Amino acid sequence: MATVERAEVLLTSPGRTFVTLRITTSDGVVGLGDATLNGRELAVATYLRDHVVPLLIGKDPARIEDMWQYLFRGAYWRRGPVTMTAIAAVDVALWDVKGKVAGLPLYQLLGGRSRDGVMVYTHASGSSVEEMLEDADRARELGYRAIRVQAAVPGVAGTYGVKKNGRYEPADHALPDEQLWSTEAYLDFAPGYLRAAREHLGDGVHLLHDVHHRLTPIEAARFGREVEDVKLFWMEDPTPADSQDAYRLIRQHTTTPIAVGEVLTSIWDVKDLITERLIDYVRCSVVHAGGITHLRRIYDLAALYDVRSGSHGASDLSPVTQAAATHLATAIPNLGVQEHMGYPDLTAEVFHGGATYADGSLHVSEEPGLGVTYDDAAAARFEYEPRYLPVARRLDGSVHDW
Ligand code: GCO
Ligand code: MG
Repeated sequence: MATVERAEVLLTSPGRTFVTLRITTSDGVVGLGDATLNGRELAVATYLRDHVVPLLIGKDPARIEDMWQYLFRGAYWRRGPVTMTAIAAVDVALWDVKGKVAGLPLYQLLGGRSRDGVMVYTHASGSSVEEMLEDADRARELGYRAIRVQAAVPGVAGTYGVKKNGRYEPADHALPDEQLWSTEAYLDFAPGYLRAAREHLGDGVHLLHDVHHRLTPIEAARFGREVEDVKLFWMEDPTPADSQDAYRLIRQHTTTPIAVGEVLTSIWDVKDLITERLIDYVRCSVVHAGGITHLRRIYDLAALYDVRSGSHGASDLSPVTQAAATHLATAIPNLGVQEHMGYPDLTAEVFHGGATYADGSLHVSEEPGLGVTYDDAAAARFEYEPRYLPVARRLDGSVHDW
């Protein structure tokens, strides 16, 4: 029996920070897992190095489910982003190993293809509505069939989701940037630009919008109702993710579809949202929700209740996660859409291979396992640089959800 011989925690910042777990077996097979938790990277790196790596050495890499249960139940302390990201890194690395041992791409181990390519959405944004519409035109020219639209709210400096120099990268300060927020200004302004986007692009494109946890339940209900004529594909994270009962109220007032999950890390966190049919898309990610093993379980539960996947795919989820998510989305019956934000150019110097974009979809690699390799020499050129996500403050100075 092959055993886990080595497990290394690798940090690098090629354009942005990534944490990667690399497992090597006694047969010399290498598996990669992403362990990036944006703005809190070192907590997961330490958790892995100090509390997980020592438990892996000498274990059977083929027993993926057992390892998942061992790390989850065996910690006693449950759930939460740090633990679930660490477990995800191990899980994905072991799936990568299994694929390589079998000589099969990961999606084949997950049941084979349900589809040729995975529909993805990109981001269009602007510091004005005109600029946002031009950005959306560019996305259409690139073949995207689903586009997330966000425009800067007048008078609200640093509005969430607006690109700077052609890229949207929120974790770009050595200490948290402080941004402004005004619910009144947003609610007055956003429905108008969503309507403008629909008029400009016509009916042939899916439009998405991220509220990014900013509204109260009743404000979200009003917003969802007000934009029903825009026929959004989804309104994302309308309220802070802590309280699932908020969605009961929103649901009573609007038919605008709802997507939730990027900050939720386990099946228990999304169970009521799914089984009470309070959402339409579950947006948990491979990296923050316990890996392939656990996200597959969430998607299977979701399938019973007509809830589809909407995998979080921001650039703080490394190409390892993007590849894993694309393999999973290729295999599951209930794909909704996957986010495709792209990476800074430098990232490709460290991570080679992985999923590729063509005609509005991401496509898996046919290489065994995930199909991603990690270039140590390149990674060494990009020393780890701490970067924080912004913090939002209301116009009166008090802290709001970012
Ligand atoms: C999205 C997300 C991201 C997050 C980021 C935080 O929908 O893509 O909201 O932009 O803000 O992943 O690290
Ligand atoms: Mg989001």
